[in-house]
Amino acid sequence: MKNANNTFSYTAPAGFSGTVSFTYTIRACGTTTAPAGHSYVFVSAPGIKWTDAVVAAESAVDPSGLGRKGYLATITSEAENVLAYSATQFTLPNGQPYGHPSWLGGSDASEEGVWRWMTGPEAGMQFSGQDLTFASYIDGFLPQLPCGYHKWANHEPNNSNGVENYLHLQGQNQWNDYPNQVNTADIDGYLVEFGGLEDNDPDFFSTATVTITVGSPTPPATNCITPTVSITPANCTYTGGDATKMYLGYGSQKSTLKVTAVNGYTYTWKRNGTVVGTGSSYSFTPTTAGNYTFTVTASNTSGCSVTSNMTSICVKDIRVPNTCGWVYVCYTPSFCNPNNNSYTLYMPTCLVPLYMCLPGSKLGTCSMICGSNARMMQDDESTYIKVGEFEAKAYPNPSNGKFSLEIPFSIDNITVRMVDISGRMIDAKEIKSGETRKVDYNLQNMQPGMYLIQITDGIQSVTEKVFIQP
Ligand SMILES: [Ca+2]
Ligand SMILES: [Ca+2]
Ligand SMILES: [Ca+2]
Repeated sequence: MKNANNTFSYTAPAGFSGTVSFTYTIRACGTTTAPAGHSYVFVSAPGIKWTDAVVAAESAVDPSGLGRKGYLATITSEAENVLAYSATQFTLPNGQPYGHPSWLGGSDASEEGVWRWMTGPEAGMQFSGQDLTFASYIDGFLPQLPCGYHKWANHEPNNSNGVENYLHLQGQNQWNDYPNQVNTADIDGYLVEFGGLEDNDPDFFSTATVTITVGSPTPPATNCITPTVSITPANCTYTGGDATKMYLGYGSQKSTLKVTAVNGYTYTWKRNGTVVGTGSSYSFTPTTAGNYTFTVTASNTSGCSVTSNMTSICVKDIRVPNTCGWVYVCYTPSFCNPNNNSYTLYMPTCLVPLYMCLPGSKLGTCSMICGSNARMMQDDESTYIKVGEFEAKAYPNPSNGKFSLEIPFSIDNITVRMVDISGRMIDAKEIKSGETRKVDYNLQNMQPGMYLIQITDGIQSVTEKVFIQP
C-alpha cells in the first residue's frame, strides 16, 4: 500500500509467515537527456501485432556489438523521443523526411486510461493518464504527469472504438493509441531499444529490494500442564475439616496454597484478581473476614500459560467483641431437638474442641455467611447462649418463696440443689440435657431468709443466692 511521502506499508495475510520481497525503483524525475549509450533500431514488419512485436523485439540484434537484449522502445524524455524518431526516419519520394509508424512499448490494456511502459527497464512505470472527456486537454494536448514524459498527438490517446490500448510512434514523431492489430498500411514495424537492462549498463535509475521477514505466529503450545491448587492450614486444629474455610479467632490463621511445581514453569498467584505472588506456593494470612478467590497461572517458555480453576477461601470472623479470645459456635443438638433448632453459643476457645467433637457444631454464629459482611450479625444477639460458666437467674428475687430459676443451656445433665445457710438440703432437682432450663419453686412455707441454690454439671458449679421474705 502506497502512503504519502513515498512510504509503503505492508500487512501480512493472517497466518502468513515467511519472507516477502519488495522492489522499488528510483527514477530521475523530469529527465531531459536521452539515456546514455542506448541504441534504437527500426525493424520493418508491416501490420505486425503489438503483442508479437514485444516478443520479436527481444530477438533483435544490438547494432552496438555489445549483444544487449532488445525491447520495444520506451521513451522518457524529449531528447530520447528525437533520437528514437530519427531511427524510424526515411525520405519520402517528394524528398521530405518521414518516420515509419512503429510500435513502442506502452499500453493501457490492463487498466484503461492508465498508460504504462510494459517493456525494458521502465516496465510497470506509468507515464500518462487519459481523459476521454478531453476536459483536461490543453489546446488538444494532454498535460504531462509530473514525472511521466509523453508525446501524445493532438487529442490522443482517444481509445477509439474502445479498443485502442497500444502505443505507437506516428510518422511525425508524435504518439497515438492503436488496437493490437491494425491495417498493414498503418504500422510499418516496431522500434527496438537496447540498453538499461544489463547490470553493467550505465543507468539513469536505480532499484533496490527490501525483504521483510514475517515472523511465525507463536506456535500453539502443546502439552501444557494445568496447575491444581491444594490448601494446607498451618496447623492441625480441627475446625470442621474444610480447608476452604478459615476462622479469625480460632484454628489455623494461615494457610498455604500450593501447586506441584513442574520444571520449566513459573507461577503467578492472583487473589481476587490481583497478582499477589509468584512461585509454586502462596501463603495466605487473612486479617479481615471475606470470601477470597485465588488462581494460579502456570507459564513456560514454550508458550504455555494455563490458569488453574478458581479456589475460594471463606474467612469468617468468629471473635466475640469485647472478650478475651471467646468465639462463637453454632450448635444444633442432634438429640431431643425435634425441630432441629440451632443455637449460637459463645465460649472460651478452650471449650471449642469439646463442641467440635459433637455432630451439629460449626464455628461462627448460626447466621454467619461468607462474603464481605461475614461479621454481620443477622441474629438477635440476646439469644446467644453463653457457655463456659454457669449463670443462673432467679426471679423474682427476693420472693415470697414462689420463684423461678433459669439456667443457661448446657449439653450436660445439671443438678440443682437448694440449701439453707447452714448447708441443709432443702430441695434437689435434676435437669437432663436438652430439657427446659426453667425450674419453678414454691417454698412459701419456708422460713424467711437467704438460701443458696447450687448448680453443677459435675465439673463446674455456680451458686445463686435467693431471698425469701415473709
Ligand atoms: Ca528508453
Ligand atoms: Ca485504451
Ligand atoms: Ca488513437
